[in-house]
Amino acid sequence: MTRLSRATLASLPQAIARPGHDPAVVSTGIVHFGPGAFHRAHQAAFIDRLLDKDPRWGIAAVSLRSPGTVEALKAQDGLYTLAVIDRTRSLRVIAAHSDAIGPGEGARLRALLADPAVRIATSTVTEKGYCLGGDGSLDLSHPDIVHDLARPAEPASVIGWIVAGLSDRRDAGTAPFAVLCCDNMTGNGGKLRAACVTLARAWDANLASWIEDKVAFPDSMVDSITPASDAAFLGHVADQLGVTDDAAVQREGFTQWVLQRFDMAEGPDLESVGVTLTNDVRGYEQAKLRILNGAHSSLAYIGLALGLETVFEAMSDPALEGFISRLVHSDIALSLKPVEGLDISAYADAVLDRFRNPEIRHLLSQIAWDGSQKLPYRLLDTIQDELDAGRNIDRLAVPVAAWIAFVRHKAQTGETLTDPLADMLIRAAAGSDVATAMLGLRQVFPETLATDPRFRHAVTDALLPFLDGRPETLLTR
Ligand code: CS2
Repeated sequence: MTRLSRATLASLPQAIARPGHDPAVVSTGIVHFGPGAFHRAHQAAFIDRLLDKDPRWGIAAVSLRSPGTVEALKAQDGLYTLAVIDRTRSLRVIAAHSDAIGPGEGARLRALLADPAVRIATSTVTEKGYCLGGDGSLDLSHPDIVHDLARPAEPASVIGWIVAGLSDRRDAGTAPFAVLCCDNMTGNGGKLRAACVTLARAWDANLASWIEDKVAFPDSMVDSITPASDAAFLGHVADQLGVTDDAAVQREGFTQWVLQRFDMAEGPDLESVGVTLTNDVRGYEQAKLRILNGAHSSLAYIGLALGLETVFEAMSDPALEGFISRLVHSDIALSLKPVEGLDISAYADAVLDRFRNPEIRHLLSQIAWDGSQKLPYRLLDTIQDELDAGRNIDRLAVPVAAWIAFVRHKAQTGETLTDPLADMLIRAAAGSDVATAMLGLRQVFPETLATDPRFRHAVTDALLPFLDGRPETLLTR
């Protein structure tokens, strides 16, 4: 079968929505690191609409490690299909990518980052892609950072590339690009700024000050449930299109991008395509991370222990659904400060309702990846706040125990654990006193929390039923 491309675009069936602009006239204004499914389903869909009005903001998709997506985009002239799978379904061809850069194309990337037409760098490299330690600051012992410190001219990490790009612009007298982190971390822009400044300082103190003074790193909240594209989905898209599309993505109908306002003369009019610009993104960010992602990770680890496979199945289990609902409304919601314009309880209900979307097959095993990176933002911050407020954390301890039991299970069965700290986690979970060993991992559990007897006791207590194979007894909490 032929591939989706500019040449085959005109022959697609009428029901497939096409780009509202001519992809041939788009120029690159954004360099994006990490063109995974989430980026293609979320940010690129907003930019695709923007390009209908303003062709300066085409995206150059950069993948530093895996060539797959970049090759697919190159073979398809940057085009791919976005399937919105909800109570109503739609297929739309996205033409937001004006360039694609894969591993081994460093010289081209360097040139692009120096180009004055590029005004924004964005990233979705997942939590682990930022090389941060357990305290959220740059981990100078991370192998990629060790590499970048020794060889600044050929960076390995996203942080290294951003700093190298900014350094070239400063040297050339070009205004810096703004850096937009689009990953699920509390204070994501601030964390990325601090990481870049730390690396820059090791290279050149003046560069570090220039970055601190001149570069915008707005915080953001990004949200849209995007299950991975599996073979069945790609086959379905090919059937609908009549051509193959190796870069097709699927997501739910809901999509949201809240961005801290930042100054940029003649910048993109993101508000006109549905991006919310606000002076206080923190509240939204925290509500989303704690409610949606916190509930997601809880469903994943508890659901897997119950033998369930998808978010929909987990939400269809009355005991688990009831537990998650209480966790969200009676624990997580209490930890949040009021957010102007956001009704937390209604927001929580809307999130839980999205999880009940029967059309989406969102695998719990996908959400369970990288727990060591996700747990701190999604659950541990909440638990610390609840302890500080003197409230009970018996329910909140259950998903933490479920994660420990999940790692323990992997250690015992030898199944692959997908996590950047996998080796360390497996070693800790294999021993006899698993709770102590796991809570001793400072990369995951901060000292204050891990040494709080209330937390240790609650997690140890919730772990027993998981290890004894009767996790359902915890769901009455
Ligand atoms: C999920 C997120 O895989 C995961 O860990 O919790 O990808 C989630 O679907 C998105 O953040 C929704 O916006």
